[in-house]
Amino acid sequence: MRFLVALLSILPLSAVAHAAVPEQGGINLQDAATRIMERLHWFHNYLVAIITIITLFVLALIVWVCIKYNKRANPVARKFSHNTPIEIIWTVVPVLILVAIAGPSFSNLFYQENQPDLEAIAAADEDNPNIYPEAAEQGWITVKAQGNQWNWTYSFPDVLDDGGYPVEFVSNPLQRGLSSDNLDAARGPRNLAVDYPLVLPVNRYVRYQTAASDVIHSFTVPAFGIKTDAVPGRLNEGWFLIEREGTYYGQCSELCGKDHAFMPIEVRVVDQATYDTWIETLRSGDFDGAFDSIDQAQLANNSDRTSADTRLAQAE
Ligand SMILES: [Cu+2]
Repeated sequence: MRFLVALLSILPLSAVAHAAVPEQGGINLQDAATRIMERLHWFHNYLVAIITIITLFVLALIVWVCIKYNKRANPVARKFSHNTPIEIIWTVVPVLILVAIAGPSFSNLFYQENQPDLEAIAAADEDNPNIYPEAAEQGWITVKAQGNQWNWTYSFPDVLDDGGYPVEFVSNPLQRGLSSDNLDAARGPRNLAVDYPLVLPVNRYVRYQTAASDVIHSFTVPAFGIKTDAVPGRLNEGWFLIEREGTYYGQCSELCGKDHAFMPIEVRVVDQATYDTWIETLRSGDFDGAFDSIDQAQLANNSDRTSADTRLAQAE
């Protein structure tokens, strides 16, 4: 079983070369950038192993019955209606399979849904891959993602500008529609790149809150293993810690209306110093300067992003 899980987890990974971008012909989940997503990867592969074993077992039974009990091989069928051992087996075994599925499923849900106690983690000295004591010492970064028709508003409730309001900006898609439309406007993947991306620091505990201003949306970034409904009048929460710098893409995942497909989420994960500079520049009100600094920092890191000339804000 373990071997099968290992085998299945190796096979699809070869198809995923880049992090967090949907791939043409890709068959596996997007590469994991958080511990939550790593756990979901493991669970996915584990389920595929269970499904494969059950499917092969049922196929073998069907083949066996076809060969051994067809009319020629077995002209006189036996007539009986009960077999107690078999009835016990086909009651108990499915229950055991469901327990084997529910166990890791519930533990993943618990890990995902419960914001960790950072004080306890900072004090912990155990060698647990699920916790990050150094990150816990620095506390939470809180970001709110509000879904609108058809874009996202990001705000940092803990970071106030000179007027005393939280730092806030709107993130619009750079391109809408078919591959033949607006080719020049697309700096990143089609229908995924945005003008003002959400910027977050690497290796920090991030708490996200999500709500909506109009209809139900869903804040989803596959590489982070998060998908949380953004509901008007209600604040839903979750958390993650991103372990790798880079650009990550997600989309609204609730069928929210006619431009549902065009409210992408772009997250740039940068080092702490770049993030600090960015948010300080945002606080001062210089939005273009802030996002230019991110572009330059990522260009220096061999990012595939080009200039910021095509930003909607600058075009307007
Ligand atoms: Cu939406």
